[in-house]
Amino acid sequence: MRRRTAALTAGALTGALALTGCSGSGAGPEKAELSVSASYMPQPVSADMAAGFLTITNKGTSEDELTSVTSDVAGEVTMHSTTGGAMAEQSSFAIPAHGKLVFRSGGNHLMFEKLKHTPKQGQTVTVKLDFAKSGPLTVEMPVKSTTYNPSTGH
Ligand SMILES: [Cu+2]
Repeated sequence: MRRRTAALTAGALTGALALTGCSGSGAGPEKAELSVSASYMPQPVSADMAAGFLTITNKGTSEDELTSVTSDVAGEVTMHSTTGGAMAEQSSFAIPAHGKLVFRSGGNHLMFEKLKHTPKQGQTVTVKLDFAKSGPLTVEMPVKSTTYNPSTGH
């Protein structure tokens, strides 16, 4: 009797999810669908450290996590959050389903450390993003002016 009730409840839940889901047929497994936009690196003022910003959009039905970042120009790339003006290194950042992970000036940011050379405005740097579930993404990140503001475009 108890078992039958549980089965009915599970069936009802599946029905509710199918009604509210927006993944089309709903036949496939839930997964993240990641894309990167608005990436840039302000030309660094320091010879051995640079910042980087980007937005990761998840159009999928499952959350994912950014777990590491590497680049051809840096010995190490670390991920930082900024809360109340204090920055803290993080080992991962969640990317919610149907959501975004935003790295922007004054907020979450990437730090390129142990630079092999100093990126200059007009160049691009190659950045590889690794995720908990999805395959890696490679981004050609443009180097902008030191004072670049993405909302004005210069
Ligand atoms: Cu930082």
